[in-house]
Amino acid sequence: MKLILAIINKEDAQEVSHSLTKEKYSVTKLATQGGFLMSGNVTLIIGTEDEKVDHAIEIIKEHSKQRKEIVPSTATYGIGVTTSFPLEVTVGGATIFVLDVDRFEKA
Ligand code: 2BA
Repeated sequence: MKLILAIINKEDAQEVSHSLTKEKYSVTKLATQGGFLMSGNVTLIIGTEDEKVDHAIEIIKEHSKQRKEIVPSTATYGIGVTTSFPLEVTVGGATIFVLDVDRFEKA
């Protein structure tokens, strides 16, 4: 058995988790926050059989879009001058980790 952790944009969360559930995957949604942008994203926890992992990843990829986000950034010039300028960052589609599960029980 494997555990999939998928970090996705919160705009895509509903569609991704709905599509996974429709295909009989069990999904838990966590509200999370990216350390770089400090904005909300969603982490999905999906426990599934080894042979179903690739299909789950296909579904996640299909419904996770790449987005451009603008973040404020600053530069200091060593002469006491600091300026602020917008920086464009590409976020997503999805960041996916697949972990081995040693033991799975429902009590
Ligand atoms: P954030 O940490 O808010 O990162 C948002 C986007 O900012 C990233 O998109 C990446 O394009 C950029 N970024 C992140 N850290 C950066 C840095 N130190 N310098 C320059 N640019 C940086 P994604 O790579 O698509 O990541 C989306 C979200 O997925 C991340 O949100 C974070 O919550 C998670 N994530 C990505 N890689 C991860 C990893 N290796 N471990 C844990 N979480 C990860």
